[in-house]
Amino acid sequence: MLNHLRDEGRRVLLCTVSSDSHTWNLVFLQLLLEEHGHDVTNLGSCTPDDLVVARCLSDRPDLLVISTVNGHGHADGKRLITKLRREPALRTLPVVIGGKLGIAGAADVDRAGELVEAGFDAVFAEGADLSGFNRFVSTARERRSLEGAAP
Ligand code: B12
Repeated sequence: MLNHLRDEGRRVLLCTVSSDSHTWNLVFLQLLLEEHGHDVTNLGSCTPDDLVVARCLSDRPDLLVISTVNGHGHADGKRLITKLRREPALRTLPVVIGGKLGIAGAADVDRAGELVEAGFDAVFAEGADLSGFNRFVSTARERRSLEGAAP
């Protein structure tokens, strides 16, 4: 049973955006992902853009999860995904962002479209259903190999 869970596990790189010093959101997500059998590398708070790009290139995770709550996530996230997608090796890496994306509470859900347009595969704004996130994570590798195979 344990071996089966390990086989299903994804290698997840977890970070926030460069301006965000909150940490409990990262701890929460690390525990959630590990409870579901995933192998998590948590880069901690105020993660510099260049470090995230470098670790994605060196670690080749199955998925990058970005958590942000300080209200700058939509702007910092857009800048970060633009840098990630500029790297040919990271064009199909599944990347998801979630948390409090701005300072408008529930209305921040409206920012999801522009973030997807900028290159995110999925956006989980405040109040989003965590089971949807768990499903997304467990299918991340298949998504990448399917996208990678596309012409
Ligand atoms: C504790 C706290 C702090 C602590 C952080 C200590 C630490 N080590 O983390 C301190 C005092 C340092 C702090 C600082 C600041 N904070 Co503060 N902080 C909080 C507080 C009270 C709790 C945050 C927390 O730990 N929650 C517990 C974790 C587990 O939950 P969470 O963060 O909400 O994350 C959940 C969801 O968002 C979601 N989620 C998060 N990320 C992701 C990602 C994905 C993919 C998914 C699916 C889900 C998901 O899952 C989590 C569990 O449900 C909140 C208010 C609140 N009640 O939420 C304000 C809050 C986050 N802080 C806020 C602000 C503005 C700041 C400061 C800018 C204040 C200032 N002017 O200096 C600074 C930040 C500076 C910076 N550079 O980032 C605002 C953000 C405004 C907004 N987004 O609307 C909040 C909301 C307070 C408020 N109501 O105004 N803060």
